[in-house]
Amino acid sequence: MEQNGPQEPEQNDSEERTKKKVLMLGLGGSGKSSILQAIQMNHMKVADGEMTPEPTEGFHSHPCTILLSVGGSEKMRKYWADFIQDCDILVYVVDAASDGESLKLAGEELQHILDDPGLDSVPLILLANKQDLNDAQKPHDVLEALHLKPESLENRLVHEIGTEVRHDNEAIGLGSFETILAEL
Ligand SMILES: Nc1nc2c(ncn2[C@@H]2O[C@H](COP(=O)(O)OP(=O)(O)O)[C@@H](O)[C@H]2O)c(=O)[nH]1
Ligand SMILES: [Mg+2]
Repeated sequence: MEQNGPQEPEQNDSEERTKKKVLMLGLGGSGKSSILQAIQMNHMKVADGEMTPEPTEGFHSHPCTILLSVGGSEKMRKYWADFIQDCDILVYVVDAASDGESLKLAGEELQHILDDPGLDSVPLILLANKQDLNDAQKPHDVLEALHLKPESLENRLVHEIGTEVRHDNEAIGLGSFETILAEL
């Protein structure tokens, strides 16, 4: 019998749970939607939940990975913690060319999320995006500029990757990102 529930991917719940759940966060304007779009063009289906705090609302799936992105506006950041349950990998996108204040805010918001016991030992992939811009900092310098507590990084795998997504959807660094995603 057909159900009148919301239209969701065909998989049932148990199939969903065998997949890796990847959560992508980052301040508004860091480049999440651009990265998702570029990845999507490359074959991986993704969900950009920019406008809604409903996690199931934009879930799409890849054979082994569900990549969900949540909006990064001040309003949406209040919901970030709601999405971390069962998260297998956390991806954090930072505008590597942003000013000190924005990097500080990006760091505070990430620290807040990493403090959640639900994310203990969950791998972190930092995407230092907008590497094409002149004042972009290198991935490792971006990580330092976030001033995360050392203990938040000690017990988890941390990868930093420089990325750039051009207007013509040409992207750099996303191949490495997808490789790491597949390996974790
Ligand atoms: N120069 C440059 N601009 C980027 C890059 N990635 C995203 N942008 C631009 O930054 C703005 C915000 O990107 P968007 O993907 O909407 O960010 P989101 O709010 O995190 O989803 C848009 O104007 C993008 O075109 C990049 O790697 N380099
Ligand atoms: Mg977006």
